[in-house]
Amino acid sequence: MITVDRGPVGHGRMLRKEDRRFVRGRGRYLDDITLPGMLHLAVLRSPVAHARILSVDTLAAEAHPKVRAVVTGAMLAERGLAWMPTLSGDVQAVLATDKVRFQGQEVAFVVAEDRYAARDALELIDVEYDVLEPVVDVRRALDPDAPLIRDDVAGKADNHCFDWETGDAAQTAAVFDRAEVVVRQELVFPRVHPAPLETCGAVADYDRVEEKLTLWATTQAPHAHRTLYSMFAGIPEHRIRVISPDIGGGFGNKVPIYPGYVCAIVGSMVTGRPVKWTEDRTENLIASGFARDYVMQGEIAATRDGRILALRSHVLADHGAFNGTAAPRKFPGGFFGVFTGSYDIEAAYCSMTAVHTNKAPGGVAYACSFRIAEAVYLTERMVDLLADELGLDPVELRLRNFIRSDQFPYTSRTGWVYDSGDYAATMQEALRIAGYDELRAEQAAQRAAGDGQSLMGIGVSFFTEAVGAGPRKDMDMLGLGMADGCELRVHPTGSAVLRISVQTQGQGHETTFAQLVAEELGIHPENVDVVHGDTDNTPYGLGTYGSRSTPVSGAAAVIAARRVRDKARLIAAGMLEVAPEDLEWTKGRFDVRGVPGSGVTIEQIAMRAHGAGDLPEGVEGGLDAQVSYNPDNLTYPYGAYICVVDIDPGTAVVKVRRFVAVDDCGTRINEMIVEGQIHGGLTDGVGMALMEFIGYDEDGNCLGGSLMDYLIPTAKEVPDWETGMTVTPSPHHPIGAKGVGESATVGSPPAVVNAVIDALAPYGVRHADMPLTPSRVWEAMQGRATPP
Ligand code: MCN
Ligand code: CUN
Repeated sequence: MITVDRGPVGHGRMLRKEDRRFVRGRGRYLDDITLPGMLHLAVLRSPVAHARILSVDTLAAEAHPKVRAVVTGAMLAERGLAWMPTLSGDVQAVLATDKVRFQGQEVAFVVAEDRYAARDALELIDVEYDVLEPVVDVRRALDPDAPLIRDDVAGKADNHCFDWETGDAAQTAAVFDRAEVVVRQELVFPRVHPAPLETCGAVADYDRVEEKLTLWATTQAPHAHRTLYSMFAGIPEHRIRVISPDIGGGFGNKVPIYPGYVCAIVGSMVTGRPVKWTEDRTENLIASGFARDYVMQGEIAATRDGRILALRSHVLADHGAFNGTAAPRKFPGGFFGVFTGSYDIEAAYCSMTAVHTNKAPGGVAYACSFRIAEAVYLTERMVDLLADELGLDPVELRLRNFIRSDQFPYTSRTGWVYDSGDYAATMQEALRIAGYDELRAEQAAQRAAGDGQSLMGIGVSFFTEAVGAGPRKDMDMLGLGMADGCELRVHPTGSAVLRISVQTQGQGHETTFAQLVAEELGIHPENVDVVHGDTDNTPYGLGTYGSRSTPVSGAAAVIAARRVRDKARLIAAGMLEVAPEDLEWTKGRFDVRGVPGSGVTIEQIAMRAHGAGDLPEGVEGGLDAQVSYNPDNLTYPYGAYICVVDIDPGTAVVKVRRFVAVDDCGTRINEMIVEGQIHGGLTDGVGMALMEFIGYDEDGNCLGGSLMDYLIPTAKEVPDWETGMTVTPSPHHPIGAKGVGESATVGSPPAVVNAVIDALAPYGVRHADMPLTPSRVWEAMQGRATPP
């Protein structure tokens, strides 16, 4: 007999509801959308990194029989649409008018009857460029003689983007002055790319009669996009409907508004027909939101006996040609300010200088937790370097300096209030699973034997993230507060629909949000439909990124369900003719206190809420609730990671033998989905540590423009993940859940790098920058650093 596991009624391991359509090929991604009369749009992109546009000749393209429109920057400029605001309050060219500022920048677009004709017609557009010297090296961007990139900004004389600092400079300097031990290291977190399986795209359908725009777009934040389109293009907001269909991975790549979306809208307005734009892989890699690209000067101060006193860093941040970073307005450096990590230290200070270069814009992407990936890498490398300097085991050094469980809530030296944690317990669990002492013994034996066959390395990292942006008093996007909404309706027969403002890209919200409601109401998750990604049919909210869905919208869903339950209690009291206080809730029903089975089920209550007959005094019909949740604080998930690598000294190839990840994200809604998130993130981390890299040559040509050049890990490059968990609930989240979607991506790169450096200790190697490709590792073994 075949039994179907319908999963638990509430939290727990449950197969993903959305996978029924995904595994049968019935997902509906952007490129699956086809509308009657739909045209296709292709974007002409700059072949060079920096050039003045002398002329754009579109006559031949316009003459192509299948072409319906050709649009240039100059045409957009006439309508005031050539430049659009970025999520950081900068501007970005929709189509270049004056200059191109990075290779792959949008210069013109063609709308044609089919995709091939549109592409063909691009070749008929003749652009004359006056090529300028590009700024490629971030360290030279502020040189007095560096070419000026942003001459579009009145009065701008250099490539400076912004300065930002956090912590106490003077106090930190004082601690460094008296410290017994100071270790310094420059660390580069190279430019990488989220490279989602599905590239970005849009289908725009502007109805000239209704004057209404419907935009299907690969966006992680449909409501925020709607508001920005309205503000930028002047279309009344109620006449814009943004729909996110199924999304094949976002990883932050689908947070920004890209010129392509705007071009599709303009294309539809100009032609009066629906217009589809889909990027190809190269367009996605070279022109859409990148990640990282930080050059960090790390400094750590400590006592001889291993007490960490202070951390200090200066960051040189490459933001590319336009500051297109998506970060709350008060946080231009993202949440890098949590770089004090998991340690109770006396002082900390960070200064950041961001610059423009002739590279694609972006910055906050690739499961970074708003730049905490960079911060964790800095801290966890510096702690390892300190351990090496002190001759201490890296685990021992961490254990001596962790914030203790009795110190929570803990205010860090840079002002972040960590909600809860028991770091030592999580570290111990990772050590237990890994068999840390045995691993060290094996390594010692290998080194003693000195057979030179293999170099074993053990790397540890411990991270704390701040996720769930955020309290609206501190956090907004272009003035929009970072609250999130949710609306729950229980139907007469007791099934329900939950409408949420966040937008899954593969995280499984259709399952976990149904489970949240199920847990609170006792309605089976199969009977809770989750609707998202349609601004006409979901409440307002700022979308999914920064692992904020569970901390913010998840909380909203729980509160909505609890409001429904409170109302159900009143209705049940009327049905049973008892006082509401005399009722007792067990999942799915109210019974008279002390008399199990005496009461009514949530289904019966739902029918009564909608049915004939009187409801108790003051109770309206229906069983609905709506919530906009403004979190009190962020949530602070954390984890202990241990990586074991073996390096072939002949080829310098790094093999990840084992990886142990113990995560604490508070209460887990669906352990299986959480593990899936962690598996994916660990794979990301191995990718960044060992192979992923968006490089540029000296002319500014992107060297990572295909998956032949931009290497991403496959099942072959990663081990069977060994996951464990501890559960330390968040005190302010209604079910104690913390976000987890980015944890493993954030926490794993330093574990892998620490393992590689540990393996290379016999060669006297103290540090080497990612990606630790065979050539880099080889150079490090020869005592040389490879330039990026
Ligand atoms: N979850 C849970 N229990 C918890 C925490 C989370 O069961 N204590 C579940 C959630 O219900 C949700 C999933 O785990 O189904 C991730 O939840 P959360 O941590 O709230 O993160 P978000 O849903 O906000 O997802 C965003 C996060 C980010 S920012 C990036 S980047 C990233 C990531 O998720 N992009 C992803 N994971 C991804 N996974 C896939 N498949 N595709 C992406 O593009
Ligand atoms: Cu930084 S990538 Mo996720 O926040 O969408």
